[in-house]
Amino acid sequence: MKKALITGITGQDGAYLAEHLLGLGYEVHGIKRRASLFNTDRIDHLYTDLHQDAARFILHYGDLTDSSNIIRLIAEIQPDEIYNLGAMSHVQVSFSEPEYAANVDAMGLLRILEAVRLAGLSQKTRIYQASTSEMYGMVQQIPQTEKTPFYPRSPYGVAKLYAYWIAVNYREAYNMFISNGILFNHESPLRGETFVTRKITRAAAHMALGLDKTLWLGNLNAKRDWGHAKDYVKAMHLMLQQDQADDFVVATNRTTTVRHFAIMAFQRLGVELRFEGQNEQETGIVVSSSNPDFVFTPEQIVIRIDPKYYRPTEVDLLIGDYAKAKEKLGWEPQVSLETLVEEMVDADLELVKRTLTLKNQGLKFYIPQQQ
Ligand code: NAP
Ligand code: F7E
Repeated sequence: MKKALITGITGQDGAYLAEHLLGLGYEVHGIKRRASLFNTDRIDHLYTDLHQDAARFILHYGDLTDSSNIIRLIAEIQPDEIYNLGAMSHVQVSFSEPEYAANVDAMGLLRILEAVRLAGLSQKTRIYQASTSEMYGMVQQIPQTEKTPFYPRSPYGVAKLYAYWIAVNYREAYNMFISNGILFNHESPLRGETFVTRKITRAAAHMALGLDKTLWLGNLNAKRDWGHAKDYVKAMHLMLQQDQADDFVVATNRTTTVRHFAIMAFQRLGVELRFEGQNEQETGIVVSSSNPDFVFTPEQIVIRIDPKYYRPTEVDLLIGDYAKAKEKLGWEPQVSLETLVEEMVDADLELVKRTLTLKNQGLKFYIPQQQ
């Protein structure tokens, strides 16, 4: 039985990857951070009682900023594969916490690589590094491939670029099996609530049932190549099954504006939107609403701009060419953007309905503010 160690197992990708690897028969170890509240919502369904002999899903406390913890865990677990997904992954937050972003997203991988070497595992353990399309930043080529020069535009992107290159350097210097997956944006119902897609689907669902009135967004013109996380974790695994370590773009080769994503999300709720105005005065307005169960009214303004969501430097356009992944890994995206949007809106609607049921039963509930 192969053993995998996943950092960032409590995140969106960690949850999908853990499920995928368990399905393939792996023993899956995950590193979770200590938090004052439970932070394992996304993986609770995978948990089995450790007192059972056959438990194949094992969580360990840890943190990518703590070298001694990483060294001890890797030496104890002796994993066949490590998936380094742990990161301070929010681009805008990285402008507020640049040093922390560098510590986790750049130095975190270095700590793992040194821990693998110290444990004498450099020829045994294969390593996946969660690299990102944010490294392309101010894009030098359209679409972006593995050969496109990088030009990061945020402390997050810069930190990830260090990790990318230290992965390449250790591969060449020590002949270690380390692959970079250059993944473009991927989303799902498990996406963190402060990333733009989930923020939109969640707010639209709240508005449909009368729990919110306005969605405040930043740059509607930004274009992203959005795929489904469930598809993308399969590419991560495939990268570590190859004869040689290498770097791969994982994307859909289709790009869409934030504005159009919002139009698609509201469409799923039977609402036709139009946009009026320029820059900070732009608004998203209901033209018509066809579902009598929802409380939208014509001419209702559902989207407004708050410049606090603008970034000091923005990534305007991302679109990835995944031809190499297709040729060498046999990987292709399966879920279309339309299906992804529908899945996310439907899941958020279900969540809101559950919240309302709790409220109707007199149980305390709260709606976290938009961030
Ligand atoms: P996510 O949902 O934000 O999950 C990040 C994970 O990292 C969480 O489990 C988080 O733990 C953990 N983490 C944060 N700081 C840590 C620390 N100091 N030590 C250990 N773990 C820490 O991100 P995701 O969307 O699943 O993305 C997974 C990885 O792929 C990240 O490295 C991200 O940068 C990269 N990536 C993501 C995308 C995308 O579109 N999703 C695209 C390209 C690359 P808590 O749950 O405790 O916060
Ligand atoms: O922003 C614009 C924002 O925060 C997408 C991470 O997983 O993917 C993700 O990073 C776009 C940006 O994702 C709001 O300015 C407008 O242009 O959803 P996001 P991201 O920055 O692309 C990459 C590949 C990663 O590696 C990262 O880890 O949407 N936008 N209005 C907004 N963004 C947010 N968050 N909130 C807004 O209100």
